[in-house]
Amino acid sequence: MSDWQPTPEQAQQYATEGYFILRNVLPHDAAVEIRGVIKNILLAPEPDVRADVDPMDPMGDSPQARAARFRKLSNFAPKNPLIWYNVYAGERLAAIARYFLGDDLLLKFNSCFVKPARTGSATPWHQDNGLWRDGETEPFNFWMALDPATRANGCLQFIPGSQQTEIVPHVLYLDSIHGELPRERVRAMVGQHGLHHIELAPGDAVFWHSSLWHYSPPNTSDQGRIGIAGVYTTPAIVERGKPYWPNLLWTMRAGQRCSQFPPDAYPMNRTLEKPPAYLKAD
Ligand SMILES: O=C(O)CCC(=O)C(=O)O
Repeated sequence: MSDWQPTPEQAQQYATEGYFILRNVLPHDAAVEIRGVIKNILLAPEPDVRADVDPMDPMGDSPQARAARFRKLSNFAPKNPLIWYNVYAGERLAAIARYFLGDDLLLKFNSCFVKPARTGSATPWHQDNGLWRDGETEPFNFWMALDPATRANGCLQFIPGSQQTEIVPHVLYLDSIHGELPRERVRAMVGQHGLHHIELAPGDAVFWHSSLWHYSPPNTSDQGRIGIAGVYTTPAIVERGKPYWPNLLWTMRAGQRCSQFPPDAYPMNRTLEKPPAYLKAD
């Protein structure tokens, strides 16, 4: 049994609109410290990348230019003990995931979304499980702000209630950075249901159903927007699904939090299938 429960309003919002927000999941200072760790990583030199490989690249190859280009750091959690201990296997998130999924929990995805000031690009409209293409609807997602996430710097946008649709096949346009929901359908859905802008302070988190349609616009402001995201699942869901996932990590076993570092990998007992192209594209 989890020692966390949603308020009736949160439970209602999750059921009808497909998401809810929790303020201060991490104390503000802890969120700012974690943001500092990520900024250090972004600014660190990459010894195995040759400087100025592309002479046409207008942004150059200084540490600041590399940091300005970054969109996402994937599979970041198992490389960073502070983030592992405080966020992915942190008490608060483990309790929330346990309420939804039970006593055995795995982390299916983890990423750090970096949307630098002025250069940060959009994340196209998608359903998370539209990109996974494993048909799973039970795993659920969170995104935690480390900078203030505002309309000005490209906070997440949700279409409330869109989690009630089927998993729509995602498509690639010429300018897509990864698979996305068909643009016509997005326009129609926004027209029908409207948009919610998910503004968060550092340490606040939003939790959503993996079929919810969401997006974030480019950052045209002077304020960067870093956030960390994750998806929780369970061994039972994984075992009956398609064996794509090479990086599943235990976050709770039989009700005991798995906060040791490095995290324990969940051994896939079946041969991994080739992941869908969309997973590789991102
Ligand atoms: O941080 C963003 O802008 C996008 C995040 C997102 O789409 C996700 O976590 O699924």
